[in-house]
Amino acid sequence: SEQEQQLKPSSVAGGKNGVAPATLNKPLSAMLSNWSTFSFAPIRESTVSRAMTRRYFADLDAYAESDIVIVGAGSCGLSCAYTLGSLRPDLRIAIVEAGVAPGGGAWLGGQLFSAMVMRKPADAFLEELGVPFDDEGDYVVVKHAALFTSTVLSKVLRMENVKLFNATAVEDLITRQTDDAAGGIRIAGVVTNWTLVSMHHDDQSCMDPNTINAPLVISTTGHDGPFGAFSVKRLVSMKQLEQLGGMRGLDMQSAEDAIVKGTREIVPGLIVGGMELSEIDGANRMGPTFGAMALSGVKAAEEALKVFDL
Ligand code: AHZ
Repeated sequence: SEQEQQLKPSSVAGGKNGVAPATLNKPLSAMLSNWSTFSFAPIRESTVSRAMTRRYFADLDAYAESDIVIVGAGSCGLSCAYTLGSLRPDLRIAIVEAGVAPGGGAWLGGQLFSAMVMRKPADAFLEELGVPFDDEGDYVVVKHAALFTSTVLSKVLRMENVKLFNATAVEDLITRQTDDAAGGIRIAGVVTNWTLVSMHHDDQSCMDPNTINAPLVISTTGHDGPFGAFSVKRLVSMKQLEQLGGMRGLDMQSAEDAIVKGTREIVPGLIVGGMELSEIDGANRMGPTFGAMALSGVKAAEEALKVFDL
């Protein structure tokens, strides 16, 4: 009978501690205990290749002209993408992430501990995402940082107007001269390459990059490090910033307000958020508390919509 088909995992069959047993959907239930007749639908290898490459090249084609490029898919970049993508499903948003795995430093709370702390009022962002947390008064705790990161990531990746290009590094910024006499520039997109290629410019030749044009770039590449603070360091070498303030030591109390409030357009066409901003402003780091990353992402999205004058 249909009911018999809906087999339950044996550990919970019959209910454990009076809890009603969970069920899987009908097609999956039908597979249980039927493995002897099991077989996948047929496939040819080239079909798999084409299924991937056709979509990727269509995306490269479509997103070569984007409305917004977000550089870095850490906690700030993803929070920004979620906010922008939710508010403006009409905008084409490319996220370029150097790592194979998006998420930056937000897969763990601090050191190698699992839980993620956010100070209030950043719990509003968790409520928005539907991420459960323990309310500890002035702060909240998500039981595993990966729960926050995987949730925001899954919501962003479902958005029709957002494409994540991971394993892809931003190697440079596209610039245009502005009309002002001081020789100012505006940022007009990003220069990209496969990250593995970017890492081999010293020992291989002729590996020119690719480009994405966009009237607005939001850089959230984290504080200085092998990959971090990319755009702001480039602003210095392009002489658009005299020098960086340099991230200061840890002061949890003051650092988070400074990062959220300071999230802004630094040169025309380039908004900087998250810990990358600490390198411009000489702001303190906050250590293992992530509320400022989420809300800096939200503010970066709001600043972006102002730039779009919408
Ligand atoms: O791989 C980087 C990471 O995923 C990516 N990235 C950096 N340079 C890039 C480039 N092209 C493309 N040139 C690039 N991607 O940017 C992401 C940055 O994520 P993150 O988690 O390092 O930064 P965040 O500002 O989102 O979060 C910072 C979290 C920190 S650091 C900190 C402290 O040191 O005290 N405290 C917190 C909460």
